[in-house]
Amino acid sequence: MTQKKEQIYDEKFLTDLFKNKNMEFFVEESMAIRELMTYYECAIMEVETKFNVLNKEFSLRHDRNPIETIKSRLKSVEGIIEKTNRKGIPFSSQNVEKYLTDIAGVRVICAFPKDIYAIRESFLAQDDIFLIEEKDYIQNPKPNGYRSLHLIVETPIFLHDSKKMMKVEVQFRTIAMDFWASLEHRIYYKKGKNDRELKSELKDCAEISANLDLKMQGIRERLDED
Ligand code: 0O2
Repeated sequence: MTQKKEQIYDEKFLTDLFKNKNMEFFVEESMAIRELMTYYECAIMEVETKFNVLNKEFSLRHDRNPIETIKSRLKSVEGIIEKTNRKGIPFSSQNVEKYLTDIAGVRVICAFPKDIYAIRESFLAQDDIFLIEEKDYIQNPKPNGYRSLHLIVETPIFLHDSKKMMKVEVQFRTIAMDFWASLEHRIYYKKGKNDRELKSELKDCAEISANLDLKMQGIRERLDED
């Protein structure tokens, strides 16, 4: 992380970033970015509310909550600059809105794998949620063992005089998937290491946690039958 920041504030990087730009550009862009970030924050609130409602309603019908936790995050401006730079996108509020899809992120942690797909279905059935992209790393885990269901959706936010469509990345995980991904993120992901033994051990842990998920789900289903 420190390494990333040094890279962002590198003098040459900043010179290139704002090459041929005047003071007016700085002022206008910083205001536009601040406005955009507020809209993403609103979109996060809208999506979080939808999941809270689904959770409440599901618990009425099934007597248990399928969602354990909802965690949300707004990508930092440093993170946005780093990503536009990495993807070779010229930095501007317009490009950020057009090309980056993960500025608003909502992570939904479910109890069991089947709950993920039940909640996904109800969420996508809502008439103000538009699916842009879906990556199912549960059915097709990443080679390192990463499991999660990713959706990029578009949803409206209602402003004082208009409606604005905003993109939100939703990641669904079980508690076990989140446990693995959170630790792997902290100790390995994007650290630039390529240690075969460590990679294989992390992958083993991912398999163990996937088996645990299925076993726990099986137990719950047997209890439901009883
Ligand atoms: P952070 O720090 O969590 O915000 P891109 O988004 O373009 O870089 P891609 O392939 O389009 O990459 O996105 P993908 O595969 O949908 O993954 C995006 C996010 O999923 C990541 O965000 C992570 O949060 C998570 N993720 C993906 N792969 C892994 C993995 O191997 N390990 C862990 N722990 N998390 C993963 P960021 O912005 O990369 O990181």
